[in-house]
Amino acid sequence: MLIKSIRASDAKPSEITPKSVYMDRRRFLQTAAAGAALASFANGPAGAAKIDGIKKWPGSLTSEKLTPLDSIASYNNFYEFGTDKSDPVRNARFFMPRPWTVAIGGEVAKPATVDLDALLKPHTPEERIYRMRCVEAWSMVIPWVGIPLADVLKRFEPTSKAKFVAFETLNDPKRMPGQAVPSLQWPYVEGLRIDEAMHPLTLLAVGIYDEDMPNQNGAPLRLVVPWKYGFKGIKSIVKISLVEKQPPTSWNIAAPNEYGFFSNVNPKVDHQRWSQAKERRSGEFLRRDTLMFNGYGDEVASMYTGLDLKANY
Ligand SMILES: Nc1nc2c(c(=O)[nH]1)N[C@H]1C(S)=C(S)[C@@H](COP(=O)(O)O)O[C@H]1N2
Ligand SMILES: [Mo]
Repeated sequence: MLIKSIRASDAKPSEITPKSVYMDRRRFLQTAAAGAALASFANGPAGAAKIDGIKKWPGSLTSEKLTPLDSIASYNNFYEFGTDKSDPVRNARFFMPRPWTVAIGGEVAKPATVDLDALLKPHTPEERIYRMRCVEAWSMVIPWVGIPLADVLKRFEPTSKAKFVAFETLNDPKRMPGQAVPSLQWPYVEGLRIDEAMHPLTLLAVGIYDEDMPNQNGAPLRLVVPWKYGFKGIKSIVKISLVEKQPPTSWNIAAPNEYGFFSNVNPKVDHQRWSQAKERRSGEFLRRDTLMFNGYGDEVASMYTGLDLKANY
């Protein structure tokens, strides 16, 4: 996601997985080994812990080639750590995603603020391979490790007034240096309609491959909604509120005529400044056609029958 300036790097295929910002994994591991303290600080792909007991999700794609972790974790959008796609991997390196609590409230019978481990513990993490499409023309195939958002929300017992779910990212400029400047309104906020939030494809993700979420990808907890454009995937979540009215979303606040609430991947509805018909898969040169709902139409299209997807972009 970007607003007014389109950088040259956004267009060049050679920049899609910029080699210059790849982490030198081996060298970093050696550095970490030299100081145990550093190893515990580092939660990037180099220092990430393995996640235990992952269940493979039977619905995962098998035929599509997975995007390598280094690519997933070195070309990011995370304005809390800088506005350039090469910024987060550097600027989030020393972010500490523990201890971490998440406040769940609003229209629920049992609101609570819970430690991340308590939030996750009753659930078995699942590995799910999802195609991801950002609003800019790049796409990846990512094996997320996560928990269905619905399973988590149900424990807090949403009331009949819960029509939407609002999410909030940590707001702490001391830990997130990009928040020192108003590149967006802080904290970053996102929202889903309740049926979208409860859809079995919607994940609260805690890892990639079998490792803890890299900081730059939204440690320790982020949203993954595979039929929507990338910006719906709010990172480093500290608050989840069930609400009656459609909540504000960061990119809609920043540029309302470019980014709507729904943000469904739709090759027929162009972004104001570029076509959405094609995408470049990370690691490939030729662009491919973008699929309606990112290829998840069989599962999700029925939620939007009767909705004008051009007006509700
Ligand atoms: N808190 C927060 N979440 C965010 C963003 C952000 O700037 N801040 N950027 C969004 C955008 S525009 C995209 S495309 C995805 C990118 O996720 P990735 O870096 O894991 O590919 O994160 C989304 N979530
Ligand atoms: Mo984005």
